[in-house]
Amino acid sequence: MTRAVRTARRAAPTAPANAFATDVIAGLTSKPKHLPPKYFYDLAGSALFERITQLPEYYPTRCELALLRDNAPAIASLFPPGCTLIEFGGGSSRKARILLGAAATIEAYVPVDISGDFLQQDAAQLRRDFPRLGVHPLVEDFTKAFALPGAIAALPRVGFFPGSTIGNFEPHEACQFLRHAGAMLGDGAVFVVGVDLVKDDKILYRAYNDAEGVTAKFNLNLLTRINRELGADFDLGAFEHHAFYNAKHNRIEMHLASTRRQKVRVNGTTIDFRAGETIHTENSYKYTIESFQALARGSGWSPLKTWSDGMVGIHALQRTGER
Ligand code: AVJ
Repeated sequence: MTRAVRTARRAAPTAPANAFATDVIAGLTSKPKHLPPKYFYDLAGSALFERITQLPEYYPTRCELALLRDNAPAIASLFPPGCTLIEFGGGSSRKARILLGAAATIEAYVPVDISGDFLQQDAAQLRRDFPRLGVHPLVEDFTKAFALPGAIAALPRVGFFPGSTIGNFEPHEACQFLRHAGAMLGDGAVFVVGVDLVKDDKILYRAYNDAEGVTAKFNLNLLTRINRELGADFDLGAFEHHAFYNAKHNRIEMHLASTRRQKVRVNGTTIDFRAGETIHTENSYKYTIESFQALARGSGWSPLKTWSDGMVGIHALQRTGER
């Protein structure tokens, strides 16, 4: 990539607005209706998600942070010397900082996120806190292919994908993602992936139906965003938050259910809703330690070590390569 192209990309605050419009219209005109969860995270959505991570019912963030802190030296001991840490969807570097503090051998950090808002601010603070670390934020959609900064081309790579965000993919998409990430991270790469575990239905249910209703706000904020950015006229009072565990597919599903028959205008298109019809806004797949290790093995990675507290798992994988 040329220097000019890199500079232009870095200056772009977010991914192209028309990708949002295209995806929203495609999702709302298909059957069943659905919207990609990656669009939850505008400024308001990111703030609501931050509140979710602090809810008593939402265990994943707390558990993963504790697991990272307790095992940071062991995790870091698997990293090749002089490596670059590449974080997928690292909206905030809170978790990466734990690894950066434990592994003096990390030379550079590349957070990749679709939203540039937090990324640049966070990078500035990181440069102050880790003055010898090369910090190269990339505003990219990590679900698609992207180019790495030229500055880190020669360094060995460690991928970091915490937060159980991999659960947003369908299992076959998670497999594709792991393959593509492997091709990008290269031979000998290590990949640290945080995965939410299959567990008691009631614990899962409560984590997505909190008493304060923050998760409901987070879900509904997607409609607010569509209203604002695409000039739509969703009536926020006529949709409600539904979240439940689908045991057959080992996933939490989130939907926005229309409380009545209604029409909504979105970017010049009329969308009809039946009473009770839903927009499927998120899947959050849960894995057992073994089922995730099997997925990794089938995607070009071999499990090196897994840490778990029974609630979430952190998997260190090594690239097997295509043979
Ligand atoms: C960021 C995708 C891991 O699935 O638990 C939290 C998002 N949605 N509450 C999750 C989310 C509703 C979260 N991930």
